[in-house]
Amino acid sequence: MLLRRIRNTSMPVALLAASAIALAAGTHGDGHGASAIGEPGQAARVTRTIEVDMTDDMRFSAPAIAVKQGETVRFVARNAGQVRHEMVLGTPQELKEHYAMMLKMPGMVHADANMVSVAPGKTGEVVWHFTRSGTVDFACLQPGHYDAGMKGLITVASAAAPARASAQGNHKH
Ligand SMILES: [Cu+2]
Repeated sequence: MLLRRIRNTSMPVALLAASAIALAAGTHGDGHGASAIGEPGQAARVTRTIEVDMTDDMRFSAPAIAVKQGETVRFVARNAGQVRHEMVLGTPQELKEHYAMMLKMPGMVHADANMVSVAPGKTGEVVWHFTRSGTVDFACLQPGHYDAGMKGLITVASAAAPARASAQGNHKH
């Protein structure tokens, strides 16, 4: 569970407890840890692997990712830089709150199913099940990185109404 993975003072635990409650309030009874952004995926159900490089110019190599509702995606996050980077999935609000906490506690070790923190030259993984259509934000919450624009957006197409031609844009005459 979330709280057990936090190895730090009581303050971030308290903050995370608050967000855990917020997440719990958003579930609808059929999932474990489900939230507005989806839920932790099972490795055995991975349907697709998406590689994302993280670089010291504070960018993700794939800042715009398209998936389908119901997909379980393995994100392989490779740190191509010289400093620590991370890939954290969340709502914009969750990311902002978490980032504010990271600014206060720069050395904080944090880990959960929706994120991976990756040392320079290493690779980490997030396996995520996209249960709802809409958008899921992701970002690097290392101090300074989020502000510098190290963020991206996953668009989750509805399983009920497949998006067609939406990416092709203009077909007027
Ligand atoms: Cu970063």
